Amino acid sequence: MSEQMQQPYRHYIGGEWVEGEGDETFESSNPATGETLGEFHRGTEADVDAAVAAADEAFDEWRSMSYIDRAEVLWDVFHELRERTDELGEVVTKENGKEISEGRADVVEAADTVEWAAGNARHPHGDVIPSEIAEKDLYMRRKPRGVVGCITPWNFPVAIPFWHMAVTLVEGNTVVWKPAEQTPWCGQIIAEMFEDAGIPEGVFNMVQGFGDAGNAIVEDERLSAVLFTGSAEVGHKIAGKVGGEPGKIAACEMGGKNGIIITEEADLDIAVHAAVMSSFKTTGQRCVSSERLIVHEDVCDEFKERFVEVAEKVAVGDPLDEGTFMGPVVDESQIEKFQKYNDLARQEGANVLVDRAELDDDEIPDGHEDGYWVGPFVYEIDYDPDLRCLKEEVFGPHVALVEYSGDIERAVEIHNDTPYGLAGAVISDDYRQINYYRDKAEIGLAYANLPSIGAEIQLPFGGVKKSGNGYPSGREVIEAVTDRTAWTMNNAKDIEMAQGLSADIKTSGDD
Ligand code: UN1
Repeated sequence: MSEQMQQPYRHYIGGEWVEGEGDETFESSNPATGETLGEFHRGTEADVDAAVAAADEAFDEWRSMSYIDRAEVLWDVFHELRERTDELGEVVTKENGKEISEGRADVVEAADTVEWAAGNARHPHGDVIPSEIAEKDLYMRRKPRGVVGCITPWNFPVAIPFWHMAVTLVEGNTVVWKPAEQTPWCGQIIAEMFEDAGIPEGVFNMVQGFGDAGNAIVEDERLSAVLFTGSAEVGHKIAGKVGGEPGKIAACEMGGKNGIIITEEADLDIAVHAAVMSSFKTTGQRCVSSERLIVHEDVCDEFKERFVEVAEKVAVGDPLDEGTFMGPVVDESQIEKFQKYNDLARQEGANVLVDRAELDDDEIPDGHEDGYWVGPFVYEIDYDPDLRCLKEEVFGPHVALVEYSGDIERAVEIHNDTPYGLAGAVISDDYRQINYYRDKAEIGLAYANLPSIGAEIQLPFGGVKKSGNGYPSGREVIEAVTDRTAWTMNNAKDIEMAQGLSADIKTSGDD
């Protein structure tokens, strides 16, 4: 281990591992055991300033390289991610608490993203458009915007950073990245991968730390765009600040209060499976997790019985154990929020169907007593537009079952009655119901006969309403990190031929 890799781990700025200007450090810990995983320097405004300066300086040379050469660096990272999937997947699980197959899937998703972004370097990157005038060529060319700030969450600590950074770098921008303070170890490994891949100094910079460092990124005048995935509270501030500045772009994705509609035409095997995956995978801590199941009265009793049966038994436990379905939540604040919303649902009239919110001692694996354990909390409640428990995001295994009667129009009305609009699903064998949902559900990611989770990089990933503006991820990230030049060129040899140049120029004194 080189000196640079000794703890406390450092920031990566301008191609160097640096301690930074502050004297504070912070620790990362395993949410399943409470064990400390590593100590990290805590970034300050001065560190962000140095990182942005390095990124700014590196921009001109990086943007002048070919797409293919820039993508070469990313291909090296791709191979590392593929070769080290098991090892890195275990780090994800230890730091974030998601069960091990999901830890590995986080890394697989990152590799898929890098493969897609680097592969794009050999694809057309603009448009050739016919002109009204035969001698004119019209092109749309993309060019990088400059220094891009990336602020990423803990729930996909490997995949989401690559959603932000892979396309951004291939397009010729430079990056200042702050990983989530809960998952700095994943950040450290990703930075090492970029260094090993030989990324030119200053092109990729990482500052570890908390919201104050994130804020310094957002406030920095030299940034041309900020990509953010995380809470609505922070995202709206960023969108307001950066998005309000001329010439700057904030692309933010900020969670949801996602729902699944199960119609009278639903295959209930699919419905139960989709609902369990959507509500309990990642212990409900995906921005695309579903917290509302909107079920037609004709099938509600049967669905409820079957869903409750699984929720009672779903395996909560050591996330490194292959038999676990749900690991712990990431930290104490997640438990507090979960309990707060469970209490709120009770106050608002919930009939609780499954209450494993606080696990019994014998359900907690040996040696894991200090972990942040919760289990499913499932309730039924009569729909009322004033209920907060049906509108506010919990980010945990908190699930409301709402019965509806009538047609798909009524179900979609209930589904759309939240300030958010990220993801959702409809379970039905009737294509008219499915198409109605596709067209009228106010969401960015819509699924039919599937869970509300599981998006792939080839599609845009983002929402509407309070869930976000712009796309910090998925295919569409390219729109946030590139400017467009509308290029017009005259090919006519002489001025008579060149329409657009040929208007008579009248001068005073002319007849
Ligand atoms: C998130 O929920 O924060 O669609 C990201 C999915 C994953 C990514 C989720 N590909 O479930």
